Amino acid sequence: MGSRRAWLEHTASLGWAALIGCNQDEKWNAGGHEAAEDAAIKPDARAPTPHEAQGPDCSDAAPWKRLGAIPFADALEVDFGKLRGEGWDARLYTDLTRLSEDALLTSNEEFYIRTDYPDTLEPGSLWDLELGGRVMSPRALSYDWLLERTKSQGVVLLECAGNHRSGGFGLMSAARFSGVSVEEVIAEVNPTPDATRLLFTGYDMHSVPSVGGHSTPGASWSFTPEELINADAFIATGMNGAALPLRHGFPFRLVVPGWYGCSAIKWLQSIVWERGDALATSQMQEFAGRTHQTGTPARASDYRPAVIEQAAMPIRLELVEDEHGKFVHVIGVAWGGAKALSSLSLSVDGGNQYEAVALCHAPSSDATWRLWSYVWEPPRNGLYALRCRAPTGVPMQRLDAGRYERSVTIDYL
Ligand SMILES: Nc1nc2c(c(=O)[nH]1)N[C@H]1C(S)=C(S)[C@@H](COP(=O)(O)O)O[C@H]1N2
Ligand SMILES: [Mo]
Repeated sequence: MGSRRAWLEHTASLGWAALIGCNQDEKWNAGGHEAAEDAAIKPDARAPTPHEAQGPDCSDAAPWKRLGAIPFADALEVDFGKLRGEGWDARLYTDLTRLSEDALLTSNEEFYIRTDYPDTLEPGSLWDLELGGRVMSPRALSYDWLLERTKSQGVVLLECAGNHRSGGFGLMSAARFSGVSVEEVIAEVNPTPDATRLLFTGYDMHSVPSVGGHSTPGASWSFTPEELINADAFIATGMNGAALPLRHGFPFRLVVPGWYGCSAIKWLQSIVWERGDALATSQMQEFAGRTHQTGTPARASDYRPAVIEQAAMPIRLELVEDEHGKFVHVIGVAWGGAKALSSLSLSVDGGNQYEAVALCHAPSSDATWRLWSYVWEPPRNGLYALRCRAPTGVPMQRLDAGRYERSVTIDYL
């Protein structure tokens, strides 16, 4: 353990361990009392450089030799970054195994796709965003109106509520968006007193039907204004410094940070004020189960916010070696949740016993993912089931259900 310990002491002297609490991992602390010592280390008064702010095992400078990747036993062959299927069934999966502290943004080319640019639209079509319904006088906002008011909206992660194992969980990506806050946009009209909900509708006509009726036509979601304002929802016009790509909703889309992708209406056409007893849309019904509703409520007001609860999973396993032998470096990602994560634990036995992992550098916003790292010394060869858990009390239905559990066969011992 000598060199692993030495590395901890080195980074601790830079103030890193105390900054992000990496010393929770007992493998970095041969004796219990040393953990207490590490905890007492005060961060430097000066701000850490980005490099220093990374964990010992989050950076590339860790004191061990990489021998190679250990594949997940549950991973199917996924053609990451390639668009497959048509219309509503079009999918492009992001390769999460390539995430690193230096690469936490997904490029526009690799950002996941769920539903292609509608083939019934002339590519690049522009239209006005209609603001109407129960309002005193409706308005239409031009693309230029939105561009003039566009501001940076920070890094936001989107995850499809149907994100699945056979796609390497690659229906999830994070990009830097720009756009106009929903609060500013809806202030352009005055709702009538009986209007309490906002219905966002996007263009959704494809000439090719979804295979097996997998996706139903109609892309709209109904929210309360409070839900949108609390989530800092915005109308995106730009993504990673470029205009919103066609497939991601050009000319504009809704983005609701912290909510599942199904609410992030692409090719947005209208925002309509409606009454509190408005019915749920076909899109809300289609995604009721995947957004953890109770049954399929008929009224929009009976839907709980389609938020992403705390989630986490391993994304990459590396076989590494130092002078004491071989071991496994587990790199994972954590996302979702209403609050910044205080700690995270990993089980390698399907959820019986957990140990704390080291959370890497805190993300630029709560709306995106964060890496974590764990040094694992499997006692023997065999099949292991890796799953994560947040502290008790944090809502994490999908973690509780083992949705993001990954399995791996260890055979190097
Ligand atoms: N108009 C329209 N908007 C839509 C959809 C759609 O089919 N049509 N799919 C939704 C779903 S289910 C997801 S997960 C996100 C995917 O956004 P992306 O393809 O830009 O990643 O868009 C949402 N917005
Ligand atoms: Mo989705």
